[in-house]
Amino acid sequence: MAHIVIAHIIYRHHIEPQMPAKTLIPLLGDQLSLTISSLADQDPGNCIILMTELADEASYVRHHKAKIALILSAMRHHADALRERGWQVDYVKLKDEGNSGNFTGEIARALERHDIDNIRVTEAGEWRVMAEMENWVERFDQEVTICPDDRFLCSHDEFANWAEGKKQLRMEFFYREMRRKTGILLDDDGKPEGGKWNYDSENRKPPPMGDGGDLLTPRPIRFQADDITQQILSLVEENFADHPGTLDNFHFAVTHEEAMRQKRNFLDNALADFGDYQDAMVTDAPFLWHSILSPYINLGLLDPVDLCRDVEARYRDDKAPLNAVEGFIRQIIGWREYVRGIYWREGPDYTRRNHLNAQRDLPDFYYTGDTDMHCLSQAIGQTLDHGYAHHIQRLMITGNFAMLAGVDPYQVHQWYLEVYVDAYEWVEAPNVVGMSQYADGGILASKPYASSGAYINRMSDYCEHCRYNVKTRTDDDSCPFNALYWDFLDRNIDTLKGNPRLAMPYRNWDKKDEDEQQLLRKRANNFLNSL
Ligand code: FAD
Ligand code: DLZ
Ligand code: SF4
Repeated sequence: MAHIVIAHIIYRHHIEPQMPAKTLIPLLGDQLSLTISSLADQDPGNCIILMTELADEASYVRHHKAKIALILSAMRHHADALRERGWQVDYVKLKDEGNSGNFTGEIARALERHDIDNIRVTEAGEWRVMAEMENWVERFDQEVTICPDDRFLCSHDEFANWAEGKKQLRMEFFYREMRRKTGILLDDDGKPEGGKWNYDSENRKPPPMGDGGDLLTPRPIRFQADDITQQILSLVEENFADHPGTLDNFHFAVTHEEAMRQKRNFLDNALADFGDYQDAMVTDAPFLWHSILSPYINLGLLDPVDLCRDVEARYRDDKAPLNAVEGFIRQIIGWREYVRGIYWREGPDYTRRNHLNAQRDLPDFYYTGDTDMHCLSQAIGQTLDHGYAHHIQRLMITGNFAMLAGVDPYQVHQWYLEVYVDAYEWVEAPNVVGMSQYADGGILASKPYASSGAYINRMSDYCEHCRYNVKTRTDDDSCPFNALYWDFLDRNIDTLKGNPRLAMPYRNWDKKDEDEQQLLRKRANNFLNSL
C-alpha cells in the first residue's frame, strides 16, 4: 500500500546569517486558505510566504483557460489578503524575469533572495508535486517540514485505519464515520437525523420543465472582473491561446469574500431543491440547483466543513428539507473525503490503471462539442464554455460514453483534469479512473456505471432534441448509447460476467437471439468506426 510520509528532517544551513534567518513558506496555487496548516502558529514577522505563477503547472496538462485564470487571479488576490494580515509575501508573476516555471526552481531562486534557515509547506494534493517536495531536503540542504493538509476531515492515517482489513471500501460506511466524527445531522442520541443515514432514493426526480422549456432555476452570481482579473484574463489569452475552453464566460469568484457571497447565494436560492433535481439534466441549463462551489472549496477559498454546518443550519431553521441537506452534506464529508482517501491509498500509478484494457483514442469532439449526439454536445459544449458540468453529466454522459466506446482511461483522465475548473488529481482521478471508467477494477465502484440511452432519456430532455432515436437499437439512426451498451457488456464478458451486480444485464444479453446480438455488435462497430 502506498503511503505518504510527512517529513521533519533537519539539516544545517550552510550560509552564516547576517539577519535572523527566516522560514520560507511556499504556498501552492490550491492552498489559498487563510488558516492553511503551513501558516499555523507561525510569526508573520519571521516568515516569507512564496507564491509563484508557474508555466509548468499551467501546462503539464492543457488546463482550460478559465481554470488557469481562476487560479492565478485567486492567487494574486490571496497574496493581497495575506499582506493585509501582516504576512510578507514574495510573489513571482508568470512573466517575471528569470521565472524558472517550476516549484523547485522558484524555491532555489527565493533562497538566493532571502536569508532562510528552514522551509515549511503544506503537503501537495498530487503525487507528482509530493515527490518534488520530498526532494527539497536533499536539494536545498535545509530543514523541510511538510505539514498535513488539515482542510480535510480525514487524515491519511485515519483513512488507512478505516480501510484496514476491509474487503470492500464502501463510501456509505465511511460517510457514517464522518457524520459521527463531526456530529453533523445527528440527533441528541447520536442517531442519524430523521432515522436514516441516506436519503438518496428521494433525489432522483426527472427534470422539471418550464413553459416552452423556459426553466426558472436559480443562477450563480456573475462577478465582474476587477483590474487584477482583467490583467490575468489578458495574460492567459496571450500565453495559453492553444488551451481548450474560452474566457468569454469568466465570472468566477476570485476572493474569499466573493466565494462567501456565492455560498450564501446557493444556501438562499438553490439548496432547498438541490436534492430533488440532483441528477436531472436540461438543455441549455448547465447549473440547475447545483452549488457551483467546488472550484472554491478545492482552492481553499471556502472551508468544506463550515459549508456543511451552514447547510445543516438551513435544515434546523426549516429552510431546506432533509433530503436536500443530507444529499449535499454526503457529497462533501462523504464522497469528497472518501475519494481523496482512495487516491492516496492507491498510489501514484492509479491514473495508469486499465482494468478493461481499453485502447481507443479520445474522440476529437471532446474538444469541440461537435457531434450529433445532443447529450454529448450539451455536456461538452457547456464544459468548454464554463469549465463546468455537474456530476451526472460527468458520470453518465461524457464518462459513460468514453467507457462504452472503449477509450483509453488515461486519455479520459487527462481530459477531465484539463477541462474542469475544479479538477485536481486527488479528486479527479478516483472519480474518473475509478467511478466513471471502472479502470481500477472495482475499488471505488462495485460495478461499471454503464447505461444505455434509456437512463439519459429518463433524466433529461436531451433525447427530444436529438437526431438519434433513443427508442431503437440497431437502425442507422438508433441512439448510439443503446448498441454501445450491449457491445460493451459483450466485449468485456470475460472480465465482467462474474460480477453479481451485472447478473441481470448478462441474463438479458443471453436471452437475445444470435441475430439480434449480431445486429447490435454491427451497429456498435459501424458507429465506432465512424468516430
Ligand atoms: P454540487 O452538485 O453542488 O455538490 C456539492 C459539492 O459536493 C461539490 O462542490 C463537491 O465539492 C462535492 N462533491 C460532489 N460529488 C463529489 C464527488 N464525486 N467527489 C468529490 N466531491 C464531490 N469534483 C471535483 O471537485 N473535481 C473534479 O475534478 C471532479 N471530477 C469528476 C469527474 C467525474 C467523472 C465525476 C463523475 C465527478 C467528478 N467530480 C469532481 C465530482 C462532482 O462532479 C463535482 O464535485 C461537482 O460536479 C462540482 O459541482 P458543484 O460544486 O455544483 O457540485
Ligand atoms: C493548477 C495550477 C495552475 C494552473 N497554476 C499554478 C501556478 O501557477 N502556481 C501554483 O502554485 N499552482 C498552480 N496550480 C496548482 C498546482 O498544480 C497544485 O497546487 C498542485 O497540482 C498540487 O495539488
Ligand atoms: Fe444522447 Fe441517445 Fe438521447 Fe441522442 S438519443 S441525446 S445520443 S441518449
